[in-house]
Amino acid sequence: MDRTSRIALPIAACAGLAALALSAAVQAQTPVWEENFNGASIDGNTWTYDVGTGCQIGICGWGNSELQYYTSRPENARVENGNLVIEARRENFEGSPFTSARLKTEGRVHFKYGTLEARIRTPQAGNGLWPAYWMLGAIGVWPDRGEIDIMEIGHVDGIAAGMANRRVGGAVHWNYGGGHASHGDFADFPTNLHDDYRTYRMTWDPQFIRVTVDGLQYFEMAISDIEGASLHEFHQPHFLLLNLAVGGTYTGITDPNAITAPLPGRMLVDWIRLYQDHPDSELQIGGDSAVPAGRFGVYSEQGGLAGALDFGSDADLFVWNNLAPINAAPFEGNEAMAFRAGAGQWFGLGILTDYRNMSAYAGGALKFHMRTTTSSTFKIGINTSFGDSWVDFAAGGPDYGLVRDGQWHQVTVPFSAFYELDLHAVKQMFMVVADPPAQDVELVVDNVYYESP
Ligand SMILES: [Ca+2]
Ligand SMILES: [Ca+2]
Repeated sequence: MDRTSRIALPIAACAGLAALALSAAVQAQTPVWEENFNGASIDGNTWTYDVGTGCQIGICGWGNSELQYYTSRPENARVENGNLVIEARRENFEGSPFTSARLKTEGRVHFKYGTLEARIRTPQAGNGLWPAYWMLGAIGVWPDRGEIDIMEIGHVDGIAAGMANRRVGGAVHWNYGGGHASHGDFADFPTNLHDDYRTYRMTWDPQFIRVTVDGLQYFEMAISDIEGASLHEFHQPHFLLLNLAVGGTYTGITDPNAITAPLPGRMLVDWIRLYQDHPDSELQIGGDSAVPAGRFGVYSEQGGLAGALDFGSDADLFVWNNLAPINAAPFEGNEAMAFRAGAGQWFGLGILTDYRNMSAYAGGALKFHMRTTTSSTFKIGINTSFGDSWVDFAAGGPDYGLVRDGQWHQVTVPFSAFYELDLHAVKQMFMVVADPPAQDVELVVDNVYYESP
């Protein structure tokens, strides 16, 4: 799903056309991992989002000319009646004609080998919706990381064959001699896939990856014949993805007006269960450990912190533009960020660290002390895996406690005031940026910390 080219290499060991599978042995085991979507909301310890159009990471349309903007809003992704609901909508949003969502377990749930079952009700796909349930390798860069497309519906060939709502495909992508290789198969289900929930079962062991829907096998790939480094991709941990794309090369539709599938379209996921019995199986849950709740010092010398950045070791303060240091007394301790920005040029700074899991701070706030007299507009930001998110400080707007009188004031910005913040993966913990001010600006900032609820 990551790129447009789909090179079908002849794989001698492939079974070829899909065939009815022999009934699989009944699984009497206990799942080693399961997600039942029984909570009130999507569990951030298991799921995170890909947000936007992909342009922010250099693959506009997510590499497939997809038409939607992915958000983490409940309009597009939520838990309802024990199901994960991913909803594609026709609405103009940030320059895109549709919205939808793409969830993944990256950094949270990774596994190698096992039987993965999921009960999913896909939306009516034809024409133009592209529900997908798939995996990406947790190690390396695509295609060398590997990709396993467990279920995809809505392919252009299925549309051409009048099978848009019955054809389901599986595929794998890997690195072959420095290029991208793939192998895909499909089957036509006896009835419309969207008429009911279907159970998708992937069995993945050191020899084969196979996928069935309600017992009908539609994909098989032999992965045991590793020549050189090829196919190593399928012997490494992967993470899960679920998304509902609108248009794109898979569907052959890139004109918003040609999307005729009923909208909003919803993909419902009742549960996902992983069973493992192979001795070489792996399961990694939790990813990076979360920073404990309390107060986390971003740029603070106060006592009693749950943790703090260590400048010079695991954090750096970067002046991006037009900020000259000035002498100013700190609010606390020995140091403060004190700068003058000259008129007529944009200014900015950021505090960069390794990704921190600040999920325990959800519902809390960014706090800092600031001293300034400027009437200019500036922005305070945080960068997470979703990208930059900014809160405006404009004269006459919300001040979050800031008074521009040259005295110290504590500023409290609830994390909820930031748009699209992934507190599970924070990269720039504090940023300041502004358009060119009309006059010189002096800013002194100190005692920056995150506070949990
Ligand atoms: Ca459920
Ligand atoms: Ca200080």
